[in-house]
Amino acid sequence: MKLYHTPGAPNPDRVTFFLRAKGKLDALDLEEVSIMKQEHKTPQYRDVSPFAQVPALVLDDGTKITESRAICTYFENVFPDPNLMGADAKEKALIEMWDRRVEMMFFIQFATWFRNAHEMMAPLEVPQSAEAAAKGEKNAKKMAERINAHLADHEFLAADRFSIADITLFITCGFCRVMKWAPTKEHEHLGRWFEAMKARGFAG
Ligand SMILES: N[C@@H](CCC(=O)N[C@@H](CS)C(=O)NCC(=O)O)C(=O)O
Repeated sequence: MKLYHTPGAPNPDRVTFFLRAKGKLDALDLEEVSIMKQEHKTPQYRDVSPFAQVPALVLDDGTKITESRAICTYFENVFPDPNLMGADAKEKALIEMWDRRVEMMFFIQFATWFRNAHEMMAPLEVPQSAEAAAKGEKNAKKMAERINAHLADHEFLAADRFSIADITLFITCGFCRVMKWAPTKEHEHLGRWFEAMKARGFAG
């Protein structure tokens, strides 16, 4: 199995942090792809990932899997311990609920802000839109407040135990640095949760 990834980029980090939390990062052949050098846009890489995005997983039989969540689902089934996506119907639903909320209402909103506002993204987001940036910023900040309120009386984001939802939130909070925004400093409960997640060591 070969995993194409970009250390420091949030979607690839979601997968490598997930694998490290399972103790299985060393089980894979890893290949780095530089987004800033636009290596993900070469014909060779498009053959692996037709939408020219990282991460991408190629199985030993040649099957190509993209989408960070789908790659994590594959690894959850191949490496079931520790369970990170739910052990029964209720846990699976609660973990997926929070994971999707974080991805759609926080991560993607923040990414919309970043991609449309940061000069580093100008070559990749053509054309940038100030209106889209403002909307993404507003939505991301609203969701950070909501998550902070939830964490006031929860140790973990979903199902009262560590899960992929925590990993997705962790990479999102780290990603916020690129806009010089620190929701984990701004929000007390999010900050306490973030320090506890760092101490688990899955981010390397
Ligand atoms: N929904 C995809 C998104 C993948 C994605 O957008 N990856 C970013 C890196 S974090 C990328 O490849 N960006 C390249 C570009 O925008 O040209 C996933 O979850 O894997």
